[in-house]
Amino acid sequence: MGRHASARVITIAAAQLGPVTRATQRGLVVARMLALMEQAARAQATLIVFPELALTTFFPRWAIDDDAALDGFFEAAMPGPETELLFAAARQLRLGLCFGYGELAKQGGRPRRFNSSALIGADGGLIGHYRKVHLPGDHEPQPGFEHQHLEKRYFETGDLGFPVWRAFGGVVGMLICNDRRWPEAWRMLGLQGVELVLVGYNTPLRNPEAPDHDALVRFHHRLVMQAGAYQNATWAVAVAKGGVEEGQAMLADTIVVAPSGEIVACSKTQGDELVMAECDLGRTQSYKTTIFDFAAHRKPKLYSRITEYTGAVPPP
Ligand code: ING
Repeated sequence: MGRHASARVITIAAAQLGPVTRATQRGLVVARMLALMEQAARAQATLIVFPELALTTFFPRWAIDDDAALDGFFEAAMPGPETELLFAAARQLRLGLCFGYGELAKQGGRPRRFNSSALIGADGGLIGHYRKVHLPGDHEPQPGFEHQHLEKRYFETGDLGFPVWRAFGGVVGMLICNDRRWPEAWRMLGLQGVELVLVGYNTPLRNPEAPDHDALVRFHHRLVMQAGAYQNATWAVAVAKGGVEEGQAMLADTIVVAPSGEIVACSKTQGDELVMAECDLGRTQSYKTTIFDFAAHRKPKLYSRITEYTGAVPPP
C-alpha cells in the first residue's frame, strides 16, 4: 500500500484498540498508540484513526462521585503532556491523526466536560476538534445494572455543531459513537459535502435497557455506518475500543465503508489492530453527482418540521 500520485487517494489506517483498564496509565496507552502509528507509517498510511475515549477506559460504565477521580479521565489541554507525544509522532511520521478523548475545557470561568475527538494534520498541528452531540444512556445511575451508561452525567452536549475541514485532499468530518445512529448527524456533514467521516466508538455488547437488541449490536453498528456513508455519498471509518474491558464486553468490528455503502475492510481481532484501506475520495463524486445530488433531488422545504419532535403517536 503506498502513497498515490493522485491527491484524491488516501491510505487510511483504522487503529482499533483492545481493552484499556481503569488502572492503565495514559503513558502506556500512548505507547500502544505510538506503536500503531509507526506500523501505519511503515504501511504508507496518510491518516490513522483511533477510537472514542482512546486514552482511558470507558469510565461512563461507573458512577463516579469523586470530582478528582473523574477529572483523571479528562485532558485539561490538547495537546497535553502525554498526548504531545502523539502530535510529535504525527509530525515525525508525516501521518495525519484522529483520536477521541475526554475534554476538560474552561469556558465562561467554569469547568466544562465534553466527549471529544481531535483531528491532527501530517505536520503535527491541530486541525480542529468535535464535541459529541448524541450522548446515550442516563444522567443517574440505574439500579440493578451491572454496568452503567452515564455519558449524560459526565459530558455536556457538544456545542461545536458538526464541522468539516478541508484536509488530506478532501472534506473531512467526525462523529463519535452514538452520533452514528442518528441520520441527522450524518446529513449535517453530508450537506457540507463531506467525503470522509471518522467515527470512534466504545459500544458495549449488552445494553441493559434493551436486552432484546443485544443479538443485533453488530448488525445495527454496520447498518448505520453503511447507511450513513451511502446516503451522504462519503467514505466512513469506524474504529472500536474492543474486547472485554473491566468486565464489560465491547464490540470490536472496526470497519471502513465506501461511498457505495460497501464494507471494504474490517478487523479480525478484539485487540490492538490496524485495519488498512485505500480510499479514493474521488469515488464520492459518482454518488454526489447522481443519486445523491442534493441540489437536484432534495426537497428541504418539504422537510420543514424535521427540526422539531412532534411527539410519538400513542400505541393503539
Ligand atoms: N456507546 C453506545 C453506542 O451508541 C449504545 C451506546 C450501546 C447505544 C448499545 C445503543 C446500544 O454505540 C456510546 N459510547 O455511544
